[in-house]
Order: sequence, then structure tokens, then C-alpha cells
Amino acid sequence: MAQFQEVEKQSIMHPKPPGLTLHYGTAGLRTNAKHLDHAMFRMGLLATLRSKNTKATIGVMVTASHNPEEDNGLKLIDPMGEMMAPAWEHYATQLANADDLLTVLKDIIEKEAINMSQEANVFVGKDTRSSSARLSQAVLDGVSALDGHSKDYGLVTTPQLHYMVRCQNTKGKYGEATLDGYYSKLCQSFDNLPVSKLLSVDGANGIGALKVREMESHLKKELQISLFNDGSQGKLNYQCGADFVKVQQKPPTGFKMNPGERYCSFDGDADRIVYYYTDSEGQFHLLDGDKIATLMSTFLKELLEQAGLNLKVAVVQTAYANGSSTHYLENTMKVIVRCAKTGVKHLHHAAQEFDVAVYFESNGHGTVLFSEAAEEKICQLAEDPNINDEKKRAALLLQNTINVINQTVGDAISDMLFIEAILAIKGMSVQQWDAVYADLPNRQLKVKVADRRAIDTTDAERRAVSPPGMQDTVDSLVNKYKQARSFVRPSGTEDIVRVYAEADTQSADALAHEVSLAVYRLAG
Ligand code: 16G
Ligand code: ZN
Repeated sequence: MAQFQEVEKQSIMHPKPPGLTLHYGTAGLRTNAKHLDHAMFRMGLLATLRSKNTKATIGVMVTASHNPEEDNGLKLIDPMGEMMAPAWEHYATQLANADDLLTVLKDIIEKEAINMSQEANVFVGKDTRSSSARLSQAVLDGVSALDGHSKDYGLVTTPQLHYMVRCQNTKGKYGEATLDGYYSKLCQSFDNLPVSKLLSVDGANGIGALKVREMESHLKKELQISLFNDGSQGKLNYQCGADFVKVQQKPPTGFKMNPGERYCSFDGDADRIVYYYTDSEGQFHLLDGDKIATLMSTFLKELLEQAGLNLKVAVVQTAYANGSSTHYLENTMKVIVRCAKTGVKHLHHAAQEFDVAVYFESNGHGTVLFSEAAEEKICQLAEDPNINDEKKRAALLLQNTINVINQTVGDAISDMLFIEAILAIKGMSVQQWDAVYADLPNRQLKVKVADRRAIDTTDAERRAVSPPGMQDTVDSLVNKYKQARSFVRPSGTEDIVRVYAEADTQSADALAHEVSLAVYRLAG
């Protein structure tokens, strides 16, 4: 077939380095940008097949998120704007590593019974890395080699591309598939909500900074954003950004913090956000994904009650969620709490089961999902002329909230607008938000072992089923501490085992250390 000849011809321009093995993991493909040209071309092919297979538009985002500027990577986006179905991740790995490209390609076509004369459409976006332009061109080459149509959105945040894909496949019902459409949707609803002023945003020297600037011109009212690490001087993700702040538990470089003021950091592709401030003693306070989920779910639950709507609010977390947040949500707020495996797709999937579900990883990736039925009920109520003022107010706030939120994936810009609106509506300072519950002291450690797969887990990664004796040892160590919890899991992104421990005091450090030694002894 002519298509395959074209693939063969083009693939010569995108040769695979010998001996290189890549893995399409939790967050797509990611490695040093030097090694990715062939993989990008091949993912262009795969996105085209996926588009033919689903008869819908597929997205390809070229980014390595919070990784260093030298790295790059790619995330594939399915028709409703969600991450690509896990069943296809395996094809991505196979295709990226194939020595005989055509055989693997034909194999996928056969297995999935893909009609090759079906039209294909692929949306492509990229972050600000210096390698992104060249690599996104390789993706576009892959799409055209299989006769697919592509639309290159150029520089966009990851969540913006997720949004475009969903808009396109829902024929405008979710919004218009343009940047103007994205800003209008978010900003029009945000303009209907009260707003607090003065927020400082750390753009991680990346795409999020560019897009915050772009968004500002769409807002009618002034949200005074002071943007730093905007990419004009510093290096992407270097000593700044959400991952740096969360992992280091300290402010990014590039500015001076004023006590009591509110700050937030995005990551390199603007799908994560964390907030923070320093108190009058100069002590740093981090408000991570758990605090954000608590703020959002409490706000939504209160509004739903005021509106008299019988819709259940759930929060989806991972095992890394601070025990205090889970305790507060379950026992004080009385919302449903679910624990999912690490990785956005698992949280997203678990959240789809509820009327209204807030999902967040502690690292600041998260969003809110509303079921179709829930959206309908809220919109009907907002338009009902026979309800009292309190209900009307709550219904209208909920309606605007739905539109401020990017339901396809965690979105730093959209999360930021929603959080700012909540704080303003509740008249809450960042200190009051922080004081809702106190985090339990905790510690994360990495353990290098010969084969991290020796550790296998169950119960959303909270319990180890192998090696033998591992869980019993963890349990007996945990029993020595108060309010303690600990778990071990193989990392999905690094060749290490991660250990998490928390306790009533900073003795969590000692617990993490003891558990690490046990991992080394039993799995090393
Ligand atoms: C990836 C995930 C992130 C998760 C992290 C865990 C996505 C888009 N990203 O970066 O959500 O927290 O992996 O890494 O799903 P780990 O398995 O090394 O702990
Ligand atoms: Zn990211």
C-alpha cells in the first residue's frame, strides 16, 4: 500500500538510535530530547491510527512537564480530552522501540481492525523547550506519512490542548476549539464571580507564564497577577515551579516573598499548581494538592446544600495524601473519599463514578468532574424562576464554577482562577485556608534496589503483597509510632522504590528510614 511506502520512506529521515529502549509510562514518553526524534515520528503514526480507530480527533502534546529543559517527551490525548486509554500505551512502547517499524504498525492495525481509509485528525501542541519545535515537526511528519490531517496549535499548555481535543469531538458543546474559545469560557465565568486581588504566580519559566499573560487580556476585571519566573531570564523548571516547591518545601528562586501574601507555582506545562506563603516569623507554608482538594470540595458541598441539590461530592486522592486531609474530609466534611493508584489517569477514572468529584494528587495535579446529570440539574436550577434568593445565588455560583473548571485534566490556570474565586467568595485568607487542618509531619525517601518490580502492591498501592514479609514488617514498624502510616511502591518514572511515612511528630523521618532499611533488606 502507498501509505506504508510513504511511512518507510519518511522513517529513514527519523532513524531509531540503535540499542535505545523507551517506555510509554504513567506520564507518556520522557527522556533526554536528543533521543526522541524517531519516537515522535512514530507517535505521530500511532495518533493517526488511534484517530482512525476512534473516528475522532486525537491530541499529541510535546512536553516533558516538570523535567529539566534538556528533556522532552510526549502525551497522547484521547477523544474526550482524557489521557490515552491504557490498552494503547503498550502499542506506544512497542512502536517506539520497534526495529522493524512496518511489522509492528501492521500488527496494531490488524489487532484493532483499523479501517485505513477512515479519515484521521490529530491536534499537536508544544511547550517552550528549545527542542520542542523540531520534535513536534517529527510528530506532524508521522501524521502526514499515514495521510492524516493535522492542526498545529504551536505553543500551548498541556491542559489547553486537552481542552481543544474535547471541544472538537463534542462539536462545540464544551466550547470552541481555539485559544480564544478557551479564554472566553474560563474568563466569562470568572468575570461573574467575585475576586480577591494580588496574587503572585511563579510560571516555572515555561508555557504557563506566556499563557497567563495571554489570558489577562481576556479578563474584564482586574486580577492583579504579578508574574515572576516568566521565561524572560531563567531556565525552565530550574529552581522554580510546582515540583521544585513541593519537593524542596521551599520558595522558588527568582523573587522575594512578603510575609502573609499569597503565591502559587505552575509546573513546566501548566498542569500542576501549588500555593504557599510565609508567616511573620519567616516560616514557609505549603498548600499542596490535598489542601486544594479540601478547599474545592468544601466549597462545592456547601453550595450544593444551599441549592438544595441532592448530589454527592467525592474526593479522589492517592496514598500520598496527608492523613490529616483524609481524616478532615471524611470526619468533618463528611464527603466520600476514594484512594486511587498514583498517576492522573487512575484518579480521573475513579472520579468519573460520582456526581461531583474533586481529584488531586498531593503534587498539585487535579481538577473537578461533574457528571452530565449533575451539570443538567445545576443548569436547570439556575434557570428556574421559582426559587428563593439563596438557592438562586448558589445555583448561579455552581454554574459559573462548572465553566471555570477544565474538566479534561488538571489545569494550573483554571485551578488558579477557581481557587481565587473561592477565597474571595468565602472572604478567606491564605492563612485561614491553611489552618483548616494541620498536615501530619511526613517524609518521602527513595531506595535503590536491584529490581524495583520485586515490590508489588495492592489496595491502591497502600499495601505490599510481595516480597514476602514486606507488609508485616511495615505494619510492625508503623505500630511503634503514633498516628503513623507508611507504604512502599515501585516508582513508575524512576528506577527506584519510593517510601512514604507520616506520624504525629517529625519522627516520621525515623519511620521512613526504618522502612527503607527493610525494603533494602527484603527487596534489595
Ligand atoms: C507522573 C504522573 C504523576 C505522578 C508521578 C508519579 C501524570 C500526568 N503524571 O509524573 O501524576 O504523580 O508520575 O511518579 O500522570 P512516580 O511513579 O515516580 O512516583
Ligand atoms: Zn506537568
